[in-house]
Amino acid sequence: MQGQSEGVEELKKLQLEVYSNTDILITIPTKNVADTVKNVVETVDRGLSLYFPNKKSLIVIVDGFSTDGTRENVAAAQTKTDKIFVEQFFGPGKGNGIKTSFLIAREVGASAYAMVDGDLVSVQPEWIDLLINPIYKNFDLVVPYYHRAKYDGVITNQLAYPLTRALYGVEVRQPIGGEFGLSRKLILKLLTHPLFPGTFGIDIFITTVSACEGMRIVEADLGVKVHESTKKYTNPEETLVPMIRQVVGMMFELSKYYRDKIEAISVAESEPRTIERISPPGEQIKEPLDVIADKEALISAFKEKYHAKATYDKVPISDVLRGKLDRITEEERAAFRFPSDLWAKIVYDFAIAYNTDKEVLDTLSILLQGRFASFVVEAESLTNEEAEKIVKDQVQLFEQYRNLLFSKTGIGIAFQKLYLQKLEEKYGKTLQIKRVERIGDDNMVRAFNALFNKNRDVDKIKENITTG
Ligand SMILES: Nc1nc2c(ncn2[C@@H]2O[C@H](COP(=O)(O)OP(=O)(O)OP(=O)(O)O)[C@@H](O)[C@H]2O)c(=O)[nH]1
Ligand SMILES: [Mg+2]
Repeated sequence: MQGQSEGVEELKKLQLEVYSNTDILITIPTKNVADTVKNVVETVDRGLSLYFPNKKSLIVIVDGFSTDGTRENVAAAQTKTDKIFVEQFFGPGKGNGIKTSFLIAREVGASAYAMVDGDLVSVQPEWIDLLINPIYKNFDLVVPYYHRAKYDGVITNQLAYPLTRALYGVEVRQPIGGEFGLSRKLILKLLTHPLFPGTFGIDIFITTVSACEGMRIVEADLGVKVHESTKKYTNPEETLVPMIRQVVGMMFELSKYYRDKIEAISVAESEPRTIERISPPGEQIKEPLDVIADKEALISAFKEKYHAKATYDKVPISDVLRGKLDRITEEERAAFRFPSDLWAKIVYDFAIAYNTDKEVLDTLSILLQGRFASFVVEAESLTNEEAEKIVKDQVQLFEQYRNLLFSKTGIGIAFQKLYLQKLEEKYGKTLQIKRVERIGDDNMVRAFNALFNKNRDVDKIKENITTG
């Protein structure tokens, strides 16, 4: 079975026998974090000593092939708790690092597990208490809640949060927050899951699988998150875009895998499953540092990329939505708006299109940047709290349109595209996408059935296509 035999040889080499019967395992995923990692390791150690002095603990630094002295700085960290530095198994990617640490946790028998990023600057000893304590109270997943600046969390606010709530009916404000606490039960479940990602898709994978597999989830208020990776935001093509692809690709894969669960949840009729949020007893910093967003630059970059990328033919979004997008990108800058309403519909179209062509993620990542540019315009004169209302309203639209994921008759736009291809093969390249899109769902089903089932009424199909 998947996960049972994976990594066996690599685990053997680590000689983990001395760590057997570990209670708590804390993982720090690292990739070129020499500047921050020593403090993270030492803070985790302080947390373990302060809050769990009687438990047997282990700190595991899983490294994604750092080249900058991360290893040396881990070695220089002074800890009471045992620590090991492990070069991750299975190749690069945060997900592969986390999988390596799950295998170690399983091997040493850990009953409570937490992960905290190696690039953190604001990590506090209390975080270890907040992430681990609920696991001993029978929760399976602790998700972080951070007080964030309005322009922070591009993928979270525009996609991960609204889609998680609309599809799975759970109110997890930051489903891809990076820090998590996990029970052994959840780790075992994840390790045998066929979709375990090697990439940055790991965070949304953990949250979604927990929501769908009946795991008990709690949010922990960790205050503010300051981490080094935000410094890389200046070059979105190198950092943000690959991450969007990985996270969104994972979300779409999961939405296919858990389709039955999604269909079984009626979000419109019920309130979302709220999640309890725990806070530390003492003082905590709740005012995040501002994240600067350059409105003009974002709008220009979006418009330029939208027009430069000639791949829209591959993305079978409807003419109506395409027309709206064209108009948006032609508007004067001052009037620029990419409304939530349009964005929510587009996301569902892309989720369907993804099933036939994964390359649509490239285009969606451009559109996400457009939606973010618009959010910056909308939230420009608002406080962080006021901007939150835009995010919450957008969630409602994602809920409202969730049925687009399975159009009435079960035939989505991607399916129409496939259908069109088949027809074109049959009749030569004479058909226009526009024409097929004008056929209503019922005609589509009839025509499709006629073509592909035994009973082939081809003239009827032709008629439908050219007159529809
Ligand atoms: N083990 C391992 N860790 C990684 C890898 N890639 C990134 N990391 C670490 O995973 C953590 C999260 O990665 P970041 O690059 O900070 O990304 P992020 O903070 O989730 O995302 P942003 O908010 O967009 O910056 C950091 O501690 C990285 O050092 C990898 O391939 N392997
Ligand atoms: Mg980071």
